[in-house]
Amino acid sequence: MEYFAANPKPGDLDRHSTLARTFIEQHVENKRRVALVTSGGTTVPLENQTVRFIDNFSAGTRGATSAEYFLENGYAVIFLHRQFSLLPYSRHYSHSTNCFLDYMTGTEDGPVVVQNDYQQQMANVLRRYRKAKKENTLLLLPFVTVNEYLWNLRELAMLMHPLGANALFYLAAAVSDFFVPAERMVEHKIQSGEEFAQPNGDVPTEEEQRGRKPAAHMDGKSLVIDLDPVPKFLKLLVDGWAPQAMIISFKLETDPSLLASKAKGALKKYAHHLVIGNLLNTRKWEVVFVTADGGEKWIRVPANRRAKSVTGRTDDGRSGTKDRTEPAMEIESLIVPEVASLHSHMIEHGDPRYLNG
Ligand code: PAZ
Repeated sequence: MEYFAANPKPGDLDRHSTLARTFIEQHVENKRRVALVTSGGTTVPLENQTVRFIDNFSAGTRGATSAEYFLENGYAVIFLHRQFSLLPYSRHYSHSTNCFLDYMTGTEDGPVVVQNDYQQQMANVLRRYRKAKKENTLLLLPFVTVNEYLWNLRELAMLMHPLGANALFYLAAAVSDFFVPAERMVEHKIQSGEEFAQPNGDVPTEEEQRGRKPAAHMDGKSLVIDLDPVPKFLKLLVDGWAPQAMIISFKLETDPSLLASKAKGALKKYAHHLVIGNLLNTRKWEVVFVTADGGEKWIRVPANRRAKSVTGRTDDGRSGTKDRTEPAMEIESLIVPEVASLHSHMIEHGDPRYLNG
């Protein structure tokens, strides 16, 4: 595909590929199902030597939480995640207080131990984490940019071929729809002061000489950004990179009246197995499963299990601290078994897309 000829291969792709190959071989051998869970937001760098970039809100809660439930359901998980976003197991402690040391107690000279209040919960998380380590069922692979995400996704999909229908793609990452292609990326930090601003008019810049206008440039005092659409990778995944796997994508909207129709539209366009629709403001309590047969099924956390007040960071997991509400029941504990059961059905009875004519 043209995209991969025109945009550079990430420096750590070969290392990721080696790790993933060994991981997948092990699970092909023991016939375990493998879920590729994507998680967190992709960045869109504006400069090659990147100072400025465009980002999005995703903290990776959906992906990290789902990964744990996939492991509980017997899957091995390749966790393709935004670097420094939430991770399975550590998520319970990394973003919920100002510092993990808040969970500890002890004198200055030690010993330092986990506070009584957290002993039970931490022992439980530790047991599950150790099991995943012992059985080598969790592989963590980071990305930062949308370009890294796409290269990794393609590479992993191809490596997962030997798994056949035992492979599952659970695409929860918030992937940018727009990006700066390599050929339109400026090399250096965009200068905001007019004195050093790169010319955008009479004198052609290096990028303009190479053929296309730079995607980001100063126009007087304004920064003008002109992005290209990201290629429709889901189509490539479904038709070419992973034709035998079960593929589940997420659709995020903010307008409730659009959610179901957009989810149905995506399913029709890409012809994969399931779209899970969610709204920005209610995504922790309810999602809708949209299937190819036109089915629409809402999954909801019961009202009395929805909210408990905790003090911690804001929803993006990065910016400051404040009181917030969090679900007492994690909706992923309902989503993942449902997905696993659809996957079992496909493995046992064949791909529903190719049945009944
Ligand atoms: O990472 P998070 O838990 O804060 O958010 C999860 C989510 C809303 C990004 C995910 O559920 C989702 O909808 N991902 C796909 C987004 C999209 O491309 O439409």
